[in-house]
Amino acid sequence: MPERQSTQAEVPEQAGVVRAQSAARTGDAAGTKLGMFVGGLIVALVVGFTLGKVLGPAESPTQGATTGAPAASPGMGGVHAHAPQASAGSEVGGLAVSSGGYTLAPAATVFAAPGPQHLKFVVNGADGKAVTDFAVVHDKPLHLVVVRRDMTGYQHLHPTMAADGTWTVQADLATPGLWRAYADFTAISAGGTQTAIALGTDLTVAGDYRPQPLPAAAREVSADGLTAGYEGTPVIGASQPMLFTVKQGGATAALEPYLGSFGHLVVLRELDLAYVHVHPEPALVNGGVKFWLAAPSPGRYRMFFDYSVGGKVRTAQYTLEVK
Ligand SMILES: [Cu+2]
Repeated sequence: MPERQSTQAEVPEQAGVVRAQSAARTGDAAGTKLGMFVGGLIVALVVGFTLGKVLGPAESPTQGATTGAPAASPGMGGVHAHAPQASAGSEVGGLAVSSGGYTLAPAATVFAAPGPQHLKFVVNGADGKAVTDFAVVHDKPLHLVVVRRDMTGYQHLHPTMAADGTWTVQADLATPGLWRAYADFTAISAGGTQTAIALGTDLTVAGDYRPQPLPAAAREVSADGLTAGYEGTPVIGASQPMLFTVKQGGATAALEPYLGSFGHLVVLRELDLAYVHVHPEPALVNGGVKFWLAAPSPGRYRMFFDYSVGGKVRTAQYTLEVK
């Protein structure tokens, strides 16, 4: 696993709104399909399923199962809102330990002391048996995001699965307090139905919890001579482009492919830590990576942008205020 480094956003907010370059978007047919997909998600939300859109085989048997074309996979892990036409999409996930017929079952959630922990869990299907068939999305069958409830200590991990469906990964629960773990995956049922979902559980680390306040909103984060910034302003209930660019010495740094795309963005809502997992467009846009993001509500969010420059993966973190 590449070396990782997190940075805190402390730079005051700057102006700058990027316009939707809808003409440059790929695939109108895909956009229509995505619209149906997002519509389905909203219906699912109304009836109480936070996420858990079930992709029937008739929609596309390959959705979410491709390794080489990440942004063409609306079924991939979590929430997606790539197209402005799919404007009503503002779903969240990660709030429930069980949803869409799948249940996250951690082996342990209480830890006696801070430090590295061996996390172990299974994902059970509706039949109560551990799921062993997962679609590879962004090069991995399952993505595990771990963060303390005050949004510090962010980690984006990739557990490995044993034949019986048991996932294990080393996580650094470095400080006492309540942590949140999100399993972001696309499960494949025996009939071939794919379900993209993010399930979440709390983890407790005993000790003296010293919660950190959320840093002020910012559009740029600098570390190691690199400045990662974004343009775009999220709108409630409507997908907006968010273009992330990394600068080095005033020039645009070359973003390298990392897990099947040029960057990954995880967005968590303050207060309930709802998980808004967006994914990028496959091609670079003016040297940056463009995500589509629909804000589910007003409030503050923390955005975690994973990117690779010079062979090293870093995470830029930003506080975002949505009005
Ligand atoms: Cu991942």
